[in-house]
Amino acid sequence: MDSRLIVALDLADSNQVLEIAKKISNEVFAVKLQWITVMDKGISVVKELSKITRVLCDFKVADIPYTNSNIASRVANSNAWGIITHSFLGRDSLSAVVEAAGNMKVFSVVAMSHPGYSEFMKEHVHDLVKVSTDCGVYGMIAPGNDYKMLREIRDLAPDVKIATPGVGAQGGSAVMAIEAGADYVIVGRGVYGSSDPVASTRAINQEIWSALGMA
Ligand code: NUP
Repeated sequence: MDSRLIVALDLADSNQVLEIAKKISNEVFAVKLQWITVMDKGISVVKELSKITRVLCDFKVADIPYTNSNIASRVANSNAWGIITHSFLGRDSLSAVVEAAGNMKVFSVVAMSHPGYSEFMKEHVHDLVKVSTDCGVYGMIAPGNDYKMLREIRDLAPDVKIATPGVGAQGGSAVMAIEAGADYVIVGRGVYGSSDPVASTRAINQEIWSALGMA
């Protein structure tokens, strides 16, 4: 059965990230990387990891089109499977990422899982979904701890893949996120912070498969 789990390996030590990735690569859909890991020894970690599993670079690109394009093409050249970008910078900045990405998948952030997202972003979610759809993104990032919003995004954008963080450590449930329309569940601390990342990964897979009626 195919995994719907994307594991966020939010660790500063790139060797540790590679080590855990090797252990869990057969159990996951992809591994998500952050700047913190790339800051260790550079973008080569994306190339190394891409030999083991799909790599989704969570770089939350948020700049002018020229800069966004430079970042996205560098990431694409490093064999990443996907990149996460912001969408609130507008169509030109988002399109620049989509164009530079080539075959790499682009996920745009349309809603977030932390409390501060309600301050400014939440009231614009529908617009962010529209901009993202218009720019032809492959997927969207939406919160797995706000099922109502997740459902709204699913309804507004039925054809995109939704990857959802905010489960486990941030209070959401993987099962409820899947039931609300998520395609992939993103888990960080619940895997790399556990004493047995392989067992934790398998347990989350089982939970998701049960929700899908596949277990
Ligand atoms: O809205 C978002 N919330 C979020 O937690 C968008 C994200 N990209 N993330 C990321 O998902 C966050 O940066 C971290 O890498 C992961 C969640 O990790 P954890 O809370 O499961 O440890």
